[in-house]
Amino acid sequence: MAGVGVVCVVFLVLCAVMPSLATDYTVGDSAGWTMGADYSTWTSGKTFVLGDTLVFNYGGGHTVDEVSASDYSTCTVGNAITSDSTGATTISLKKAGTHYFICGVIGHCGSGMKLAVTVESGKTTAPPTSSSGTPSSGAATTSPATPTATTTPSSTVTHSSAGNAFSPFVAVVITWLALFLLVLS
Ligand SMILES: [Cu+2]
Repeated sequence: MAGVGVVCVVFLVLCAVMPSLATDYTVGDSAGWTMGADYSTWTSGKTFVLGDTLVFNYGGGHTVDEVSASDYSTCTVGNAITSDSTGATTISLKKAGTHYFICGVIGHCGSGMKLAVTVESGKTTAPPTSSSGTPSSGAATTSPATPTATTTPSSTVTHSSAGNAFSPFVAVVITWLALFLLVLS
């Protein structure tokens, strides 16, 4: 009955993968991205992790600008890192740390259109990309071969490169392949 063991392993892997799936957050929920809202209330109690997505819904006359911490706190417009005014702005949270968003229309940030989202690195603490790579190049080449850590980095790669809808699809395919092989054997 080795097949039962295989099924158990497959489901354990699925259980490990599923919680890391990305979540789409609609900023302000039904109110959307608007003046008079309190986005610190909206973010409280929420945990944002790498790969999550912010969706800003708003009418004309607003923008979504990602800004520095100081521009956020002082509501300074004009130095946006990124800016979008399409009315449906999707921001993919790809870096850990705090991201700051304001409306670039003068006065709107002061009227509440400011959002700070702190992104936790979650379970994928292993690849903080550039910081660890440079000093010891010899250690850097051997570290990807570390046997125990293989599953976690691979799911991270799937996340960032292939997008949100890909990993659940792969998980389902793997499950059905495993079941199919069991039936054949
Ligand atoms: Cu605005």
